[in-house]
Amino acid sequence: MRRIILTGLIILSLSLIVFSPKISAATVEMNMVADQYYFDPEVIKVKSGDTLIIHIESLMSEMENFPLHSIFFPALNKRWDLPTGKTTTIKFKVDLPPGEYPFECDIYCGLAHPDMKGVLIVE
Ligand SMILES: [Cu+2]
Repeated sequence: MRRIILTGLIILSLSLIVFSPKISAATVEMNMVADQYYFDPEVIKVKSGDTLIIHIESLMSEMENFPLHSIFFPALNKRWDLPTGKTTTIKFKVDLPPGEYPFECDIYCGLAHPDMKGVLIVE
């Protein structure tokens, strides 16, 4: 009887090891628009450890010759220039604990430039 119980426990343990769900990081890919004076979407949700790929179309509007926006993630110390009239693809691993992390345009692009921001929500 003990042997049967022991064998059952061993089989149960092995099946738990083999079939337990693995929590693995994913790649999250999305499109975004950057313009005076917003990012759309302005909220990005990912899981900690995910790799995030964003194709950002930087629009040319209002000031037609305005050459540049940017996207800056202070918590990651990462930034990219976003030349207007072009789509820039950015990619990085979200090495942050769960929380809310602001991002912004860090190039002065007009009067409402301080409004050009968003938030990265890490779950
Ligand atoms: Cu700006």
